[in-house]
Amino acid sequence: MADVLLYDYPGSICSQMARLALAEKGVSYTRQTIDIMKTHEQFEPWYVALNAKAVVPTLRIGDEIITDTINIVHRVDAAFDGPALIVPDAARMQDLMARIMGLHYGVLLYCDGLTHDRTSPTIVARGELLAAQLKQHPEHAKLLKSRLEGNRRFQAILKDADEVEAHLQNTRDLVDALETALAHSDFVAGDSYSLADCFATAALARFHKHGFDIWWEDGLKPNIHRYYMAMKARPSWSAAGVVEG
Ligand SMILES: N[C@@H](CCC(=O)N[C@@H](CS)C(=O)NCC(=O)O)C(=O)O
Repeated sequence: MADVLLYDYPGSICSQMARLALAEKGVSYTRQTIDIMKTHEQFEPWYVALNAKAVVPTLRIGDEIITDTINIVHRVDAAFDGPALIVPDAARMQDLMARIMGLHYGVLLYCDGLTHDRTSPTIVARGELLAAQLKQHPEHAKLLKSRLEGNRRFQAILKDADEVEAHLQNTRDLVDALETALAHSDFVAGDSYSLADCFATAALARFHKHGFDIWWEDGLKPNIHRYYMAMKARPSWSAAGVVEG
């Protein structure tokens, strides 16, 4: 079997989803950390050559390079032995994965640390950093300009309390949908563990990390509470290094 290498970052939610899929399939692989926070290794030319969007994770299977978390987990499921991680209702699974992936995790992370004029110092600093990267890597001007534009859009969202609330509501709606899905099943997209559970587990751990477990604890959403405990008890939780705190 070809060597398997995951370029990732420990706390990245997408990396955790990929690691959960690898763990559930029982794949033996090596990890290479790409420091997306301090040294911003994602913008190094060698990494951009692998992942044109300069994000983690990236999976290498032999000479094959796979990017985009949804592609990665599907490829993991198809390429390796182990339990199938696709449920019969693949459309439902796929919808749920897209919905989980589509949430604005940055809003959840930064909406609480705003200054009196609704500015996030971290996001301002990130804009400065991206501008510095643009000077340092003119060869990636298109990528970095689009990241700068994304950063400006993000700052505008944070400034607008209604928009922040709309993103929080999207997230609460997803939590409601999971609670309903889990009323008659132990898994979010069917009767067995699937790729959607990799996504839901990493997302719930992220909500928990930001204190949003108040949405389901204290008997508010008993199905999610039971599910989250069950996901934490699976060997894949620790094997994948899911970050909850
Ligand atoms: N659509 C991409 C999104 C990946 C993504 O946004 N990764 C984040 C970490 S979860 C990242 O690498 N951020 C680094 C940056 O924004 O510079 C995927 O599914 O792989």
